[in-house]
Amino acid sequence: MLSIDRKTFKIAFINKFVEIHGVELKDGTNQQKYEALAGIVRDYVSRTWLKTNKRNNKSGQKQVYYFSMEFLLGRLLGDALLNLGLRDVCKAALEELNINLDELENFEHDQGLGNGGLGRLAACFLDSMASLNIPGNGCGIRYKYGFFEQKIIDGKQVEVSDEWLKEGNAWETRKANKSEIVKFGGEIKVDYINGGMNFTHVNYEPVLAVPYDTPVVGYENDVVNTLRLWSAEAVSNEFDYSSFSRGEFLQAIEYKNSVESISQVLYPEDSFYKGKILRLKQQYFFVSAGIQSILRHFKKQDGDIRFLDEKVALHINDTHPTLAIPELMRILVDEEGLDWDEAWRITTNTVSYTNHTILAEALEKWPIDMFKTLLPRIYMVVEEINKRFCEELWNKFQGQWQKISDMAIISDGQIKMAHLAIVGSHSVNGVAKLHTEILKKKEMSNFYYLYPNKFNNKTNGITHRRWLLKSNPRLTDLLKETIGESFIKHPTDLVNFERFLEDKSTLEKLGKIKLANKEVLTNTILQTQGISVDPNSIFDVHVKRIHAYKRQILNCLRIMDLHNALIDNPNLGIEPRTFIFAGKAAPGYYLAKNTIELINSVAKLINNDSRINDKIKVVYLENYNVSMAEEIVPGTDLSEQISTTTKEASGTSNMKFMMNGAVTIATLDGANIEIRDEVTDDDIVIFGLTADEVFNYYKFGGYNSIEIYNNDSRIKRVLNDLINGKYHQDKERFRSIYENLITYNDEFFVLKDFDSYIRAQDRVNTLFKDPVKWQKMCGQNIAHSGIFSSDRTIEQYATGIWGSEVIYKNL
Ligand code: 26V
Repeated sequence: MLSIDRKTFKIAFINKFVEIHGVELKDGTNQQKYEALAGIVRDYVSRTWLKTNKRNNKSGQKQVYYFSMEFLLGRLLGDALLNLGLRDVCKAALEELNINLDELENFEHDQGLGNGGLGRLAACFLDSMASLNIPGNGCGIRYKYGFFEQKIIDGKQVEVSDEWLKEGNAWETRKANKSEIVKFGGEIKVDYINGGMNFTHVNYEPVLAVPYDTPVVGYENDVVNTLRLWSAEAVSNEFDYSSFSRGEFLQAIEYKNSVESISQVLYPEDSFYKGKILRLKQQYFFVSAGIQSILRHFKKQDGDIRFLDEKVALHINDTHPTLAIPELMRILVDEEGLDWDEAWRITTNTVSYTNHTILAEALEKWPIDMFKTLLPRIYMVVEEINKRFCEELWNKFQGQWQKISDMAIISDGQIKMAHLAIVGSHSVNGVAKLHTEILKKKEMSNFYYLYPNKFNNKTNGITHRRWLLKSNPRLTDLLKETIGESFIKHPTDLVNFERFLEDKSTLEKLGKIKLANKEVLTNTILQTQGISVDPNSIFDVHVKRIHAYKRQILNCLRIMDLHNALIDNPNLGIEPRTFIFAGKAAPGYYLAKNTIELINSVAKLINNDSRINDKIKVVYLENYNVSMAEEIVPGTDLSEQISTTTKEASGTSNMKFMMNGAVTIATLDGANIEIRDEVTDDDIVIFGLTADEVFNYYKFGGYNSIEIYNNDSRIKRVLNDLINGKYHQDKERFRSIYENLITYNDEFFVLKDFDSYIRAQDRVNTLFKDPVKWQKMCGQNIAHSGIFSSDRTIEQYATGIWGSEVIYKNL
C-alpha cells in the first residue's frame, strides 16, 4: 500500500498538470485535470507494476493467462485509487484545489470492449486475480471502436460508433518492441526430412500484432498485473515499401486497410453466431499473438517447454479463443519439434475452457473452406486432432455412427469450436450450478459421459471492490461502522451484518442510504431524460442486454396491464413505482429493437397520462454501460431477473443488485437459484416455470400460447393493445412482438409465466408497504452476498482448475 500524504499528492498533481499540458492549473479544463490525475496515478502504479513483474519472473510461480475477446472494464481511475488506498488522500488534496474528484472521474471514457456479462466477468476476474495475488494476466484485442453508443431517437435505438480513444487513453502503454507476427492465408509446403515431415508456411499475409498493456491494480497488496490487448498493424518494411517500389501503391494501401480492420471494431452481437471471416481473423490474431508472446517470455526465463503445463495455465473465455489449442499444438510440434503425443499432453494440461451459454444459435461453427483458406496450417492441426479424437470414439462407441458424427470436431462441412474446446482442454466449466448440470446432462451429455472428470461448476462472481466499495460508499460506510472492515478482504464476513438487522436504527440508516442513492438516480433521470420521478416510489429496475430470453417483454406487458388496472380503478392500492429499463440490442436483432421501441411507447403514454396521478412512471435510460450500472445498482429497490428458466447461464447483475441491498424478483434460473439458497425464500420473490417444467415442454410439447390468450382477459387485452394503435399510430409497429407470442407460440413462455409474475409483483407491493420488513429483506441480501464476490470464484478457479497458489497476505 502506498503511503502518500495529501500535500505530496497535491504537489504531484500540480506538477503533472503543468508537465503534460504546459499551462497553469487555473487555466485548465476538467478534461485536462482528469488527464493529469490519471497521469500521476499511472506513475504510482508503474513502480509497483515493475516490482510485480520482477517478482513473478524470479518466483517462477505458475502464470495464468485469461484469453477473452472481451474485457468490459468501464472506467479505471476510481478503481485504481481505491485499490492503491489513495482515494481519500486524493479527494482531500483535490478539494484544496477546489476540484471535485467525482466530477473529474466522469471525464474518463468507459472502456467498453465487451458486450455484456461475459466481458464484465473477465474484468471482475482480473481485479480478483490481482487482489488475491495470483499472477494472472488478461489477453485480448484492443478494438479501436468498442461496443457502440446507443442513442434513443423517437423511441428507437440508433447506433453510434464508440470513439473511446479519441481523447487518448491514460492507462495503456504501447510495447512496440514486444510485437509479434501473425500469419494468414498462403500455403503449407511439406518436406520430408529424415522420415519426418516439415511444414513451412509460404505466401502468407503477415500481420503485425502490437501489444498495449494496461495495469490491473490489486487491492492494497502491492500487486499490479497486466491486461495485454493486441492491435493489428501493417508490417511496414516487408510490404509497404516493396509494393511502393514496384509502383503497387494501391495494393499497399489495400493491405494496410485490410490488416487494420482486424482490430477495428468489437462485434456487437452476443447471441447470434454469424460465420464472419473477420471475426475468425480476430480470433486467430489475438490468440496467436498472445501464445507467441507467452512462449517467448517463458523461454526467456529459461523455461523448459516440456514442463510448460507446470508453469502456465491458459484459460479460454467461451469458445472464442479456442484456436489457442491448435495454435499451441502448431508451435510445440512445428517450431519446438515435440512429437504429437507430448505436445498434446502439454496442450490439454495447459488449456481450460468456460462455457457461458447454452443457446444453440450462439454456438460457433466455422465453414471448412473459409477456415482452411485463412488458416491452412491450423486447419491441418485441427484435422489431425479430429482424426485422433474420432479414433477414440470408434473404440469407445463401436457402431454408434450417429453419436460419433454428432461428437466429431469436424462434420457437416463445419468445425465445431465447442467440441474442439472440450477435447483440447483438461477442464470444462459452467458458470452456475443449474447451467453446469444442463451442460452435463443435456447439451454436452455425450462429452460428459466420455470425460466426466473434466466437467465442473464455477459459479460466477463480481468484484465487491468496484460493485460495493467504489459504487456505494454510503452503504460501505454503514457496513464498516457496524461489522468492521474485515469484509473487505473476506467478503463472506458480510454475514455479520445479519445481527444488526434487528436493530431499528440500522434499518433506518439502510433506508436512508437507499433513498440518497435513489435521489442521485432521480437527478440523472431528470437531467438525461427530462422525466421527473419520485425517489420514494419503488425503483423497479430491469437493465441488461435486450434479448427475447431475458423477457423485457414480460415486464413491459405487465406494466401495460397495470396501467389498464389503474385506469379501471384509480384507487388501486399500489405503491407508486418507477420502472427503469436500460440496455442495448444487437444492431441486427429486429425483435429486440422492436422491444426497445415498445417500452418507449409505453413510457410515453403512461408518463403523460394525468389520470393515473403519477402513480407509475416508465424510464428508458440511454446507452447503458458499466459506469451507468454503477449508478443504477445502488439506487435500486427491486432487481428484475426474469429470464426463461434454463436460458440465463448465470447472470451477474443479479449479484450486484443483491450486494447493494435490492430485493430480487426472479425465476429459478442461473445463479438466481443460488441467491435463493443463500437468502431463503423469505428474502427473494420467486415465480415462474421450473427447469423441469420447461424441459418437459421441450420434450413432450403441450404448450399452446393461444389457449392462454383466450382464457386470460388481461393478457388478451394487453396483446390486443399491441396491434390496435394504442401504443403507436402505426398499428403494425409492434406486430412482430404480437406474432412472436401468438403465431409462433411464444418460445420463451412469456404468457405462461404472466399470471405467476403478476402475483409475484403483488407480493412485492405488499412487502414494500412495510418499511421495516422491506429493509430487513434488503439487509439479508447484503449479508448473504459475500459468496458472490469474484474472489471466491477466482479462488475456485485457481485451486480447482489452474493449479495456482493463492496468497492472501500482503507482501
Ligand atoms: C457469444 C457470441 C456468439 C456469436 C457471436 C458473438 C458472440 C459474442 C459473445 C458471445 C457470448 C455470449 C455468452 C454470454 O455472454 N453469456 C453470458 O455470460 C455471463 C457470464 O458468465 C453470464 O452471467 C450470462 O448469464 C450469460 O448469458
